[in-house]
Amino acid sequence: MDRTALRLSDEERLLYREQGYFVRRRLFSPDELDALRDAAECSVAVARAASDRGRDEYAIDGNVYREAGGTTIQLEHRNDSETVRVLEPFHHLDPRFSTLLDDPRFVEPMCGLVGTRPVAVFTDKLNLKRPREGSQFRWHQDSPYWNHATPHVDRLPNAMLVLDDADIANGCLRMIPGSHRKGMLPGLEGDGTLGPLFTDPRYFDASTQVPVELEAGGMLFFSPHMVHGSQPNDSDRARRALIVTYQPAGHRMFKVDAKREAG
Ligand SMILES: O=C(O)CCC(=O)C(=O)O
Repeated sequence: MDRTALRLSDEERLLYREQGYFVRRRLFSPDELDALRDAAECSVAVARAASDRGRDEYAIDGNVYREAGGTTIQLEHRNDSETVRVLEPFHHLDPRFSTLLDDPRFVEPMCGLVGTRPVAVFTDKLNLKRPREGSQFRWHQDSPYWNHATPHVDRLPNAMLVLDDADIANGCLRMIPGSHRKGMLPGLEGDGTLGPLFTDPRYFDASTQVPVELEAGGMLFFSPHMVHGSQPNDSDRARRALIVTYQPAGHRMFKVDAKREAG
C-alpha cells in the first residue's frame, strides 16, 4: 500500500477546516469487508459471552448498558431488547480489528489531522444499526462527552468506516456542515441525565443537514466538534459502521488505562 498517497491532501485539510468533514470512497475491497463484517459479528458474540459470565448492568434514561470483557455494551433502545447497539471500545475483541487500528488508511490521514506522527488511539466504537431495529442517534457533538477525560479535545478526529452501504433508508450519518467552527456548544437542559450531551437545537441549523451516503468500504473523517446524528434504520438492510478516534501520541485511551500508539 502506498502510504504517501494516503496522506491528507490540501483539499481535504481545507474541507476539514471549513465544513468539518470529508469522505474517501471505495478504500476497502469486498473481501476485506467480508472479513470485517465477520469480525464485527464475532466481537458481538465475544462481548455477549463475557456479559453472560458476569453482568454489571445499569440504565441511564431508560437505555441499558453492560460492562463486560473490557467493553461497554449498549443495548437497543426498546424495552427488554437484547440487541447490541454499540460496543465501545471493541478493537480488543477480535485480532482483525486490533490490526485495523494501524492500517495506513486510518493512520495516514489521522497523522495529518492530529498533527503528530505517530498518533495514538483515543477510543473506538462499533455501531450496529440492525435492520428495522437500529435506533436514531440524536444531534450531538462528541467533544462534550470527552472533554472531562482529555487536555486536547480539539485534537480528536474521527475516522468512520462503513461496513455496509449506508444511505438515507438505513440511517446513514448526517452532518451539520460548519457547526464544528463554533467549538463546544451547549447541551439540552431538563432532558434527563444524557440531555447535556445532546446539542441544544438553538445553536445550529438542522435545515442545513447533509446525509452522508457512502458505499461499504468508504470512510468519513470528521471533527470532534461536528454536530452530527442519524435516523433509525427503517430498511431491511444492516448499517454497521466503526469509528476510531485518534489523538496525539503519549496519552492514554478514553475509558482504558493504557496507551495504544498506532501506525
Ligand atoms: O452510527 C451512527 O449513526 C452515529 C454514531 C455517532 O454519532 C457516534 O458514535 O458518536
